[in-house]
Amino acid sequence: MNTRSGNIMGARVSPYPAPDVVRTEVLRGLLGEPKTLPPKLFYDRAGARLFEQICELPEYYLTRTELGILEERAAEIASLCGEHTALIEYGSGAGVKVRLLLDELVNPAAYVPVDISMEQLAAVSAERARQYPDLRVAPVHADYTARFALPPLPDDARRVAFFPGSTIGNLHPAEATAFLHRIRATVGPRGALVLGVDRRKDPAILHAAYNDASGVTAAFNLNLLTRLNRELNATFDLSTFRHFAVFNDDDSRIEMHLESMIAQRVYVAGTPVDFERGETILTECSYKYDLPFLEAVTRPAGFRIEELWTDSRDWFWVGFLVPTNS
Ligand code: AVI
Repeated sequence: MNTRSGNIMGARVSPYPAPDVVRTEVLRGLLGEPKTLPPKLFYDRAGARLFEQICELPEYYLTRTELGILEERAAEIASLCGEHTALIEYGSGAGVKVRLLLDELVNPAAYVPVDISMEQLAAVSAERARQYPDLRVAPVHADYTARFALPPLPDDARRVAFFPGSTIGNLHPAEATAFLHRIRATVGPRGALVLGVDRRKDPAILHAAYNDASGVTAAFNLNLLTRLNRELNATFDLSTFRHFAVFNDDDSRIEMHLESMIAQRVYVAGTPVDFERGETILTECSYKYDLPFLEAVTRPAGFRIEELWTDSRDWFWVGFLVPTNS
């Protein structure tokens, strides 16, 4: 197991990857120009809890908005899926989103939660089996970002992938296309994808969502350094770093940074890392999509957009995508 992730109560959790893999990846990022850290490291237990709090923040509209769309459109989505669908959830959270779909699907063939956290997978599977006694629950323990084998499913079942939460936004466009391409291979030519996507919007709204007034996102970002101090023997003094998030208009993405407020040397796993005053570590990108951008990422992956549902403010999309040749 290395860079694997799962979900706890709707938040992604990455059980700790092998220390040497983390050390190599972290040092490569911190010794690079510009300095970066992999966002998957956010989700230790404290980080997962902070992310749950982020989802409840008044400024963080994403979770609520997507939920609203799913509540409104679940019946329509289920009807596009058709009868006898095998619903494959990428990163099976304990959240309510998938339940909205499962409640509406007619005679579903199976529910296939895919997750790297065995503990989480077992809990979610048991809960779904209890909630839907007639549903076949076929969990897959795997890193959903890599290739994985599906359990045997009825030949006539349509495979529909479900990837909510705008998590696609945390992948760079080429990575997102490669990931969607793997989903396309998994669902096959008759399959489909239900995808949650955050839309481009007034940067002030984005700025507020990622620089919340109560400082939860700052704590979430700084927790990365706490994790490195604990797990890689790093010497970050958190009081000398500050969080900020900024919209990069050219790349259509929110960037989260940790800025060193002083010139300093920090040791990470015994390796010196020098910071100039004002130098930052880029810790996460969260891409915000408009239609041409979404098409540019999904079309080369072999998907066409059949339907896009949005909210009353046009802030978020839930998309229904089908293989190009279907
Ligand atoms: C998980 N992901 C979709 C979140 C986002 O909005 O990009 C992660 C996050 N980062 C800061 N706030 C939330």
